[in-house]
Amino acid sequence: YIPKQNAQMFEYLTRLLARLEKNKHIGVLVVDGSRSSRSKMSSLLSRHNFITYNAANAQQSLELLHDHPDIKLMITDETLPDMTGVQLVAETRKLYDKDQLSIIGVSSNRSASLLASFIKSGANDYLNRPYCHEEFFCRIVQNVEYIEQIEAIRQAANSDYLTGLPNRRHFFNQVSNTIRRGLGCMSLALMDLDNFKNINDTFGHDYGDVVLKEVARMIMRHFSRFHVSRFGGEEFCIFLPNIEHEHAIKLLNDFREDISKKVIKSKTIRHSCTLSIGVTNKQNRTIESMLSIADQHLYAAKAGGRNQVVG
Ligand code: GH3
Ligand code: MG
Ligand code: MG
Ligand code: MG
Repeated sequence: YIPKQNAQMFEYLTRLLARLEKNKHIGVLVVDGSRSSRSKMSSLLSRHNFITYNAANAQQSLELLHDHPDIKLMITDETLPDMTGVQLVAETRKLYDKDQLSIIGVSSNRSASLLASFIKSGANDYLNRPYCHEEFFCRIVQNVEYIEQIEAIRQAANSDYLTGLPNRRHFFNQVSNTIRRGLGCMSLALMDLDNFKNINDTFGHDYGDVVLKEVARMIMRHFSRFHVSRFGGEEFCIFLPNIEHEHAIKLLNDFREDISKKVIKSKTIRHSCTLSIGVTNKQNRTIESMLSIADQHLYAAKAGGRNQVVG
């Protein structure tokens, strides 16, 4: 039996420990012309496990941001040797959106208009000097969590819930960008599990899910260099840029063979499955037209007896 207060304390400490663990991977950049202010803030941040970076001026801070993508939060003083803090915020926002980097402006003169200028130029928050440690950390953690939440939402929006693979929309965005950059030879493969409805009907939907997850895991392993996605139901799509068509077909055929030999186990069931693949390598085309040709080839693979690659 744990009294309520202890239970609350336990929950609080658990959350705090989890936070401290996460902080080990988060960079915080302190921009301040004064060495003593910089080191004071940095040591406070280190105490909470953050990776700290220091810049004595705006130029240095932009360089550090460029070189260290782990920086999720920048704290800038109001006056810097080479520009004002507000100017630095505006310059930084031209390069990094609010969903990539949080910014806190620090002011010593409690000027209401300065605080407003910080926010207007793109800061997420501000801090008045002198500050107590508790307020300092509340603001730091709140702004770091904001970035983390956006990242979590982005991750959820881009991936398929069952398998964790990129979903169709994310795949379209990535592949359209790659095609627009106009790389040489590229292949697009559409794969579909064979007689998957039978697997569901015979062994149950839960086992069907196990099969889908295992196939996805093997896709990630075989095609980690390429763009992959769960396209829907029991269909997967793979885009292979910068590769000779014969080589792409060989990779896909090796994968098809691996899947057909794989015994997929659940607690009570051991079974295997096969898949059919349609592939195209037409150049100078849109993703939509490549998909439509791959789909025709997939149809031919099914009609030809399944468990085969048609390209
Ligand atoms: P074919 O060889 O022609 O592709 O036959 P098929 O049975 O695989 O094709 P069909 O399109 O008739 O059936 C696909 C099945 O995939 C039907 C659907 O219930 C199942 N399915 C789609 N999404 C999921 C899922 O997330 N989990 C499970 N377990 N089944 C799914
Ligand atoms: Mg299908
Ligand atoms: Mg079908
Ligand atoms: Mg199928």
